[in-house]
Amino acid sequence: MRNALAALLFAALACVGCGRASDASHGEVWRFAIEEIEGSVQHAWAERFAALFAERTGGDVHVEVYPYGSLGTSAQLTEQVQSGALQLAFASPGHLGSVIPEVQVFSLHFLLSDDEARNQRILVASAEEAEYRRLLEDAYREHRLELLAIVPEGWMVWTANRPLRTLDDFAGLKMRTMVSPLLVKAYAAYGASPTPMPYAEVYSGLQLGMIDAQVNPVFAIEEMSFYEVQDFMTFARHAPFITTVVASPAFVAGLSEERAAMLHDVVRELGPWGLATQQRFNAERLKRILDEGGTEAVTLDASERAPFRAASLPVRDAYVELAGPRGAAILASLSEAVAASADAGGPSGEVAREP
Ligand code: 6CS
Repeated sequence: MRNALAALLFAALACVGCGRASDASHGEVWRFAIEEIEGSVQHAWAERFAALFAERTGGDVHVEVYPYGSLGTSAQLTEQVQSGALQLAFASPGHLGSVIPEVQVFSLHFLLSDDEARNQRILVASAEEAEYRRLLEDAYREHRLELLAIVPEGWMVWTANRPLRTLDDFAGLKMRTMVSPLLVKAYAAYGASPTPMPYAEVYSGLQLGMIDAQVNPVFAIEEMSFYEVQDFMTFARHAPFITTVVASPAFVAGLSEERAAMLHDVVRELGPWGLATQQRFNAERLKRILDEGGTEAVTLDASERAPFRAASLPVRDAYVELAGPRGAAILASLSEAVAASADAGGPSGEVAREP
């Protein structure tokens, strides 16, 4: 993995145009860039998307998946979709929030439920009818992006060389965050020294002591080898890692009615599949990390989570300042969806098996 990390240093940034777009033997080629390496949740999602399109178009659509490192940082992938050089990409709010302030609603802590299946219903299964989703789609469009899907990838987990049970444990902690401004405020609210940096620099940042801690879902902690240089993983269920799939508006506008409907159907089907897949990946990788030894898992209980929740609440005002009136409406709508999901009771979320 360390070799793979070295390869992530964007040696091939200029690769757009060197794919198979012009290779007629593959029919139509859609370029889909992901922000994670091969074997990740985003990789599985994109490969499944590619397989479904290949199957349903009889091979006429070939989705070419570009893992992280081949085309650039998250910010560069977004620019390539905006310019139409890429048809599709993952764009995580933790980075995209620098471009679209409103999407930072997904970087707020303790806003969603601590029940993953309920969050799935709020963010994925019932999202199509939700006001917050429509407002986000408008915001994306104003930045030359089509929002195709919201994809949760599992709980964010804090890693450090000490357990992070209390706000005191965060005092002065150099916590790496993704680059959007709200994340800096989120960790400053806990007393940490937030240090934004791109994904590819996190391992060396930890190794060299430029940062003390970082936060990511378990599958990423494993595949990026962060656990090798961190002694503790603290599970606070403060927020899931949420990403989005974006498309070039010109690409979407150019789809036939049939292909547009297929795109909609495929994305819908990938909702429950995505939940089952990320849960399996995160469970398997947690076991792998713990079996290897050297890294301890700590889970905060309700009384330990409470002071973090209280410290996080003023960050919602900071979000509204950054994201303006539409941000306020998004926050209100998402909060309503969370409350309604509690009232709904019953079986939580739409959960499906992987095929
Ligand atoms: O921490 C990050 O920057 C990245 N983490 C994940 C799990 N996916 C993409 C993102 O860029």
